[in-house]
Amino acid sequence: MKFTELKALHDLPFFELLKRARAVHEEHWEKPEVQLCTLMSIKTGGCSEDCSYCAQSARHDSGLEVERLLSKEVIMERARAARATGSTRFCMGAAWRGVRGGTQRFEQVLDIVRDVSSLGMEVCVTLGELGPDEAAALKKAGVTAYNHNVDTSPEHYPNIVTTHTYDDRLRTIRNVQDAGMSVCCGGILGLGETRDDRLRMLEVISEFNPQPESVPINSLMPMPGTPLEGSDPVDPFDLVRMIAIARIAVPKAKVRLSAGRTRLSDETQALCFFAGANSIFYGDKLLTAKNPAVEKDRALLARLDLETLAPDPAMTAPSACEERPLSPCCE
Ligand code: SAM
Ligand code: DTB
Ligand code: SF4
Repeated sequence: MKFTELKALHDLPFFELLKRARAVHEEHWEKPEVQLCTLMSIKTGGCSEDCSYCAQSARHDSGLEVERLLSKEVIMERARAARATGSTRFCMGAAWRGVRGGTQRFEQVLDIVRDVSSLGMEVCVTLGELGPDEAAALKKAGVTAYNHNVDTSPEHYPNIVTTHTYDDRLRTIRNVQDAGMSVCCGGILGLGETRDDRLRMLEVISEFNPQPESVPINSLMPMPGTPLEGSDPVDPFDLVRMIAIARIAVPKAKVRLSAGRTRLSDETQALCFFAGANSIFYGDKLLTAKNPAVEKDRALLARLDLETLAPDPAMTAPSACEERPLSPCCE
């Protein structure tokens, strides 16, 4: 969807926007279901990149203890526990700029993916930059979806990250699509961006061909020691607006209400679900930051009569629209 169309949606009166988003949601998602995803940081901290929101960058003094890649046994234990609490997607994150085929750590990741994928949940990984061969190997090992966020608009990105470019991010996303994995791609609100930056980000994401399978909308968790630690919180109604616009712009995607839920009221979360959010991170911890307790989330979903979405581990990635060129395309 183009910027001008997104802007027109944003300019609608709040309840009119909600009404339209709800109609699109009901057309594409018949049942009142929410996907529960568990996140696990399998390699924490010490990252070479300078993303100014991230506690895991070695360039910020966040006080985070740097860990090596966790063993398969520890990861499998957590994955089984996630499944036992009702999670249907297991997402593993690593604080790396990227991965390269032939290295020991990449082989270790493939081995972990093969075992986790035997548990019947959807498997998602987020390991940074990927080339075409690495993407193909991850797909073969059993990855359902690859998370790689654009985070903000192309214009604002250089104010947030200087060690890699927006085009680097787009290239990885193209490689993921070419390998036949589903793309999970979203961003963060609260990075000092303008309203237009937010809409530009949604323009980029919704113009992907094929469109992403899921779109995480994070609100900045201001992490101590990072350049953005003193950032202002996102206005809850602006968050709801962005969820609603994402729902309209990427109708078939799971729109994931991601980081930042500890700072949202139950009522704001309910509005987000009404506006089209149908996935959350579930479990007391995100990667390094806090998330609401499992019992609290269970109670909220029950109070809102929301059910949980069944896993689809054999999911085929969304197919491209043949009338438009494949995108993103960066060369
Ligand atoms: N290193 C990989 C990468 O950058 O793609 C994977 C891990 S990285 C932590 C995954 C995503 O988490 C980032 O793209 C960003 O959107 C999100 N994230 C990181 N720190 C955050 C924070 N403090 N608040 C909200 N979202 C955050
Ligand atoms: C995404 O969009 N959000 C998740 C997941 N993808 C990897 C990560 C949120 C991280 C929040 C900050 C932290 O836990 O350090
Ligand atoms: Fe590293 Fe990813 Fe954090 Fe950036 S967001 S510092 S690439 S872990």
